[in-house]
Amino acid sequence: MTNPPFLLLHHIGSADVPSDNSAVFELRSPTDGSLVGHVSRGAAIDVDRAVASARAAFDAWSTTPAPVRGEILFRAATLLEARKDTIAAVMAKEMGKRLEEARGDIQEAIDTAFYAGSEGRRLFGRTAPSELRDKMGFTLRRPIGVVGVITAWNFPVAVPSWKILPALVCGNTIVWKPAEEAPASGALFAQALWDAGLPPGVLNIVHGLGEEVGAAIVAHPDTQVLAFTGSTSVGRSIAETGGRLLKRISLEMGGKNPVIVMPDADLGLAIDGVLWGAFGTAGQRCTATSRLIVVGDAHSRMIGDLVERAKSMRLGDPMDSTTEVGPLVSEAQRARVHGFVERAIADGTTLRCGGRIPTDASLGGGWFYPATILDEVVRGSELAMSEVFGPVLAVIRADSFDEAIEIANEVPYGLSSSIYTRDINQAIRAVHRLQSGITYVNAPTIGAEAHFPFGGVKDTGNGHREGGWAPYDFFTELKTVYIDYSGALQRAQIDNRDD
Ligand code: UN1
Repeated sequence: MTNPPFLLLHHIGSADVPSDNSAVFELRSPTDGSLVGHVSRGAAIDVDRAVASARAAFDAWSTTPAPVRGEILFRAATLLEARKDTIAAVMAKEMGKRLEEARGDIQEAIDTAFYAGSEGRRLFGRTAPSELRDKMGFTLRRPIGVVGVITAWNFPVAVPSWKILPALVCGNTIVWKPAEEAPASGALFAQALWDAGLPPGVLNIVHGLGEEVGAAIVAHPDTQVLAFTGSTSVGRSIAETGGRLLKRISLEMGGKNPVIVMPDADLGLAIDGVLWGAFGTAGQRCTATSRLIVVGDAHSRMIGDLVERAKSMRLGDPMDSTTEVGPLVSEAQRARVHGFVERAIADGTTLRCGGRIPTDASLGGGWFYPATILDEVVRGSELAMSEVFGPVLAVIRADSFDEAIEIANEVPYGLSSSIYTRDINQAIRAVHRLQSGITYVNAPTIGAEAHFPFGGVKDTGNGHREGGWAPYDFFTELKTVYIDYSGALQRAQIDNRDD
């Protein structure tokens, strides 16, 4: 499957299968438009088959000891290590991520697999003393059932791993719809799990479009849990439909992540961080730095160097190691990004660099967009408030620390944030006041590590966290157990009171 053009099938039970109606869609490289493969285009009937397969596998998988489930994850991690370069090349080809970053994406899944695998030997419950004699109480964790996983294209392996691996070690079974823009690297991630010994039916894949496959997973009465990464508008509709069916739902959605630079900061360090945060992965991260809030004279002292460095960032083939910014994922995405930039310029914002669709013949018809900096962006304007998901940085000035925090917090999102300062007091104050699930001090807004909780506040999420120890609460039901070894009826709240 790794050599294009391939035909990618669904995986249901133990078999690779076409859609019931044999439909496929074309997958084209964003770098040069070449055909990467054909992908099965699933429909509700394919989801039905996959959910039935996941249900059938649930009994045996949920009763497999958790440490044994964890060992499969360890083996998958080792396979992913061995296959990292191959999967990275497929990822770079299908969705345009630079090879180095694609390897990082897979590394994040490897780290998650080792963490989740070892959780098989923890999955802690608690004990607490009973209020009665000769009686004890404790909790244990139970698997829930079939988990529907729907993921975005920008981290085709890492983000699915945050959901799938903890869900598996907890004893659930899965139906996964990888993003239609990056289905092949996702399938290779799953292949490592199947090759590591994951029993048939425990992880099923149905490829296809959100409106077709995603919607069917959400509405299916037998997917008790839904885990989603994508846009806030889709997440909201998942919550509406899934909420009516009383499903447990975890949503990771948009961001509009700010970096605050104080006048006392190490400005060289801040420039390095902003360039990586804003233009790494061509800005296509939920965590991307999309606002630079510069306080006082830090603006005049850093803007020139920042713009010069951004101008020199090399656009090119993600497979070429000298490339700094790869293509955007699709024509539609580039048109969307360019639309934000054009409207901001029309509104009187100052374009410092980028902002034009490249015409350079060497970029051969790919969906490239240059590192773009718009300065003097007005608070409350479209560019100041909306997620762009591309290599576009909005620079907003502030007169004080307090004003910078107010600007940082005035967007509907709250995933990541950052402050550059040498003043420890100010840094800690910012950590408390910034409305986001993640705050960095003297580091960019991207680069979360697999063993810490990841997620956001406000319209970015619905209160759950992935990563680290957090998802094990989400993917299990707590069972409280009381054991009375007194041999007599003991009535709580009655027999232990003399009043
Ligand atoms: C995402 O963009 O959806 O923190 C995930 C980061 C990466 C994960 C990003 N480790 O930037």
